[in-house]
Amino acid sequence: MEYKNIIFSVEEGIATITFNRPKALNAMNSETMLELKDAVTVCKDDDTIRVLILTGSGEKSFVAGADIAQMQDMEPRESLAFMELGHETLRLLETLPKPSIAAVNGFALGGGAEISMACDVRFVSENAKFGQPEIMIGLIPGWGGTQRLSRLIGMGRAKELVLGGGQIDAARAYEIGLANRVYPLDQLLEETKKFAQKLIAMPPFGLKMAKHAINFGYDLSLDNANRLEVECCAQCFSTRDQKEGMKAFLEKRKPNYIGR
Ligand code: DAK
Repeated sequence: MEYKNIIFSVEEGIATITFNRPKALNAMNSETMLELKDAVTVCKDDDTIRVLILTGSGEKSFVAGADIAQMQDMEPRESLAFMELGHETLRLLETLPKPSIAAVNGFALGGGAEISMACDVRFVSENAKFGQPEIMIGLIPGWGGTQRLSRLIGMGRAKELVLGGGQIDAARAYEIGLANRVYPLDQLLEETKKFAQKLIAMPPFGLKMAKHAINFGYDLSLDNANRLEVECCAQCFSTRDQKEGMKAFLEKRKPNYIGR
């Protein structure tokens, strides 16, 4: 697929999707969401891609939400299709069998916050701003904001943001666990890539199983979730990387993982 609203690049196992609609602060219209879905699918299917980074172009915005100009005159059926496309895409991102990192370089509002929450971790710049301002324009979050936000930061804090429509800065996002790390803007991508490189050095199947256990265990009873963990952990013993990891530990050397 040819991309017009995102820039997709792959370098040394790290794929980067950069939202690139500067005239609308990288707001997501349906075309951009389709491009995101396509690029995430490429990341899923390409074994040479080991980690995905999502960020925004420019110095001001990650994604300033769904595109209000496009949504303004939508009929209910169109809005349903737009919402479903967003949900499908973000679920694909969330369950990607490899790690994803949102490098939030400014506004992450509405749909932008929702995209970042479908990533495994959020590294953010000092100028980042999070919020679910949909209520201010007569809506509620439509791409998982009412659900993923409360799971990440707790129901009371999520309600404050969703009902009040306000924005929080990077320091507050860090304080409540929405941001994993905060960096000066000019160091954000470099620090994000350092973490991505650290992940590339890990055994890929282990990463996949760890994500799987956390994602799919979250809504289960503790007993069932722990059982899922057992199954996922046991599967790691089918890999050569598990043998190599333990052998390397006992031989006091760095492991050389081969991804099998
Ligand atoms: N959509 C379209 N254009 C946007 C935009 C957005 N979300 N955000 C910014 N822009 C455009 C502005 O209109 C402006 O365009 P021009 O006037 O230059 O043509 C340009 O980007 C620069 O924005 P500003 O001039 O406003 O820049 P400022 O620095 O003064 O302010 C801001 C930055 C981010 C605080 C402000 O632009 C702002 O408040 N933007 C809107 C943020 C927002 O409300 N985001 C949430 C959108 S709602 C659903 C599906 C999805 C969703 C819900 C339902 N269904 C289908 C049912 C999700 C909804 C949302 O995400």
